[in-house]
Amino acid sequence: MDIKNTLEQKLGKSIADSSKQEIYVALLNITKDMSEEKVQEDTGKKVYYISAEFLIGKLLSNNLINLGIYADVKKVLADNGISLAEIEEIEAEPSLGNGGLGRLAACFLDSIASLGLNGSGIGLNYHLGLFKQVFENNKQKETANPWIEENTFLRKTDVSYPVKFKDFTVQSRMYEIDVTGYDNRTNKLELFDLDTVDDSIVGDGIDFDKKDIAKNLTLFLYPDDSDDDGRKLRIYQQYFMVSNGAKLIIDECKKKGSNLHDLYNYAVIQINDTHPTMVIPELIRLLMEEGIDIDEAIEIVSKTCAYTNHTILAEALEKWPISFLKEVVPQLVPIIEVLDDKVRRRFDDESVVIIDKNDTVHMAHIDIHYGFSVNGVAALHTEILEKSELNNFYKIYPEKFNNKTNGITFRRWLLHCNPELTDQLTEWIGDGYKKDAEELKKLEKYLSDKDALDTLLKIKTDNKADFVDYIKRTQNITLNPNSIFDIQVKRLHEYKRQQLNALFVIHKYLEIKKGNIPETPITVIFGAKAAPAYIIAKDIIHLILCLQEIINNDPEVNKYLNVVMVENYNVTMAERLIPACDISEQISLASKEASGTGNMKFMLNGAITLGTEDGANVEIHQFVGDDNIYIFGAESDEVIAHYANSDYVSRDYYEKNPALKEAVDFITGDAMLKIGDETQLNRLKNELLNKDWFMTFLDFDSYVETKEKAYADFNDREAWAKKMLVNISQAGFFSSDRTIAQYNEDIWKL
Ligand code: CRA
Repeated sequence: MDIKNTLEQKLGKSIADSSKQEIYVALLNITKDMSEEKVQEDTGKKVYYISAEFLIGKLLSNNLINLGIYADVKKVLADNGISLAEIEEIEAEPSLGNGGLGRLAACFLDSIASLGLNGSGIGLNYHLGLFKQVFENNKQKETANPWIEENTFLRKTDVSYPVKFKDFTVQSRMYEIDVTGYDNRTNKLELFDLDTVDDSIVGDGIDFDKKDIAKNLTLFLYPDDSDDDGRKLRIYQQYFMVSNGAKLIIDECKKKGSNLHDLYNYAVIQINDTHPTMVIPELIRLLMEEGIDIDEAIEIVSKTCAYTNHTILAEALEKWPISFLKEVVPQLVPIIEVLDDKVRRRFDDESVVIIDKNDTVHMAHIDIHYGFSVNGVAALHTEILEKSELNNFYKIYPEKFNNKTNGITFRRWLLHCNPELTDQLTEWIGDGYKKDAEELKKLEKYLSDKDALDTLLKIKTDNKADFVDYIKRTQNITLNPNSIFDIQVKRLHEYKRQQLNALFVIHKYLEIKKGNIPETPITVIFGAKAAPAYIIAKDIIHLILCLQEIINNDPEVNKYLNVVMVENYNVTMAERLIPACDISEQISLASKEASGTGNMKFMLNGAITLGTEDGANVEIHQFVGDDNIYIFGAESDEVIAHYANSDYVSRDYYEKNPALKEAVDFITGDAMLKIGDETQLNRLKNELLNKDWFMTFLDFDSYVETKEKAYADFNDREAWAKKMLVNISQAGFFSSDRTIAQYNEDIWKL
């Protein structure tokens, strides 16, 4: 294909005469045409990955890579003095997800298509992505984040269904986005929407009338659910998603010749956490409408649906009062009652019922009883599900439980975000690793090659310089490119323990004040959004931003230590930060991070993990060995025992540990109170002293010690480069191609 010709044909003029916006639109349309050509006929069994979130990120470059024209396009543009990076910046990021769960769904779609499997994503077309974060007075402020423009990858289809709620019926509209695999077929992401949604009801921030469903249904990703109206809106959204999805699935299967009694030979539905759980009763209801009796309908659906659990945090395990369901979707209630009744007849155990004695519906319990597979997302997570969290279910259905350790697509998280490293790896080991990630192991032969190790360090230095330029240009933040980049980016949550990292920063600041100067300067970088109603998470952001102001303006310290929280952390920012990272912070309280996927992205890009034995860190540790990862802190058994015995008292650690006490007291010391919000800082300190539910103080000493060891080791550049290369060479297992191949082999059987 002659890219220059094709592009100029689309433009209707020469590249030189075109604006960047015009070039962007032309490239978008070229990739749309090319993707469309790779759509294959829907035959045989198909997987439907149904999810409330698909954090797809920008699509242009991803599609250019997968269609195999990225390098050519880049060159043609460069010949005309245009950088592809500038064109990429024109695209708005679809932030249709919160964090790991949504990004995982996006990686999975890429891998499903790249492995040539027949599959669609099913979700919602939120008009506004996750809020845009701005900082004001060292606090997070949320503003609306529209992404749908005149020119997007979104295509309106003529698929439309009536969806009935208790008091009214709405008519849906399906939109779709092409998901074109790496050198393979094109699948679809189907996003349902409502024509009556009115974007103008959102004011300056993110507030809106939660009761006007026709106008707000798909307006927002996860509306604030801190009140009942917000919770009900969530049920409206979830039912809208699954009812449309179920109808689409039935239609597609009928078209392929299914008589619905054999639905499971044509479709398998992967339920991504509990948000889509209502697809089970809804499908049963629809099959009954088609004349199938309830017992058979339940059996058919149970053979069609599989469930993935992504968390053991109680707050995230969805439970709805039955009164809410009666108010929103009364048609599902009798079916859910039958599902509960069948469980109660079989098992005399209140912990496995569907509707508990408080009339609360446990969504995960529906999935486990009425799905054929239950999987966790990392080895440790699945083990905890089996042995403790879901043990009562595991005893009933051991055959349903299985592990599928998460993965990431190397197309976005290596080929696209780190082209310099990609080219170098290709020079060393050929490009087989792009399709078979296990081939990265071939890098082992360079472990003692001094030139190769130097090259690796140079690539890291270049990527850091690129990030320094980028963040200066976009956020006017000045970074020292010669410092250690120590990075923690992920959603803000107490279990992820950004507060532990912040306490370290305070400690380090005080050490430098006392004259203990680090050998290499350090830059601690944070990026995180806090859920708008999550008070302590916002207090932690406030703490970090105040520290940033104090430390970066202190002339005694700022030569050696800087703290930066980047604004509006999202997929695009991650793609810039990850290749520039030296130390990857994965410091959740052991047992709490189901898997993590950022940990895999950093590893693949040659950062060394500083982490607890949690989630997929455990598996990363096994692959790279003790010398190439920094592990600290209590292990999950100890943590689980503390919870069971209720014997963790944070104040005891504070009283006994002068360094910790000094750091904690700093939170409400004079320097902080001078610039910070007294209420927020006091609340945070009290939370840590009197509760510290995620045991920050428990791991403080071990964190400080291990982090100092990593900083010291960083100075032996060659030894460090070797650690980097070990990490890259061992990253193959964490390709989402491997994860998806396992889903298919064990669960979907396409
Ligand atoms: N927050 C887990 O906490 C995991 C992802 C994807 C999460 C992460 O450890 O990597 O899922 N869980 O499996 C979740 O969203 C509702 O639960 C996450 O993204």
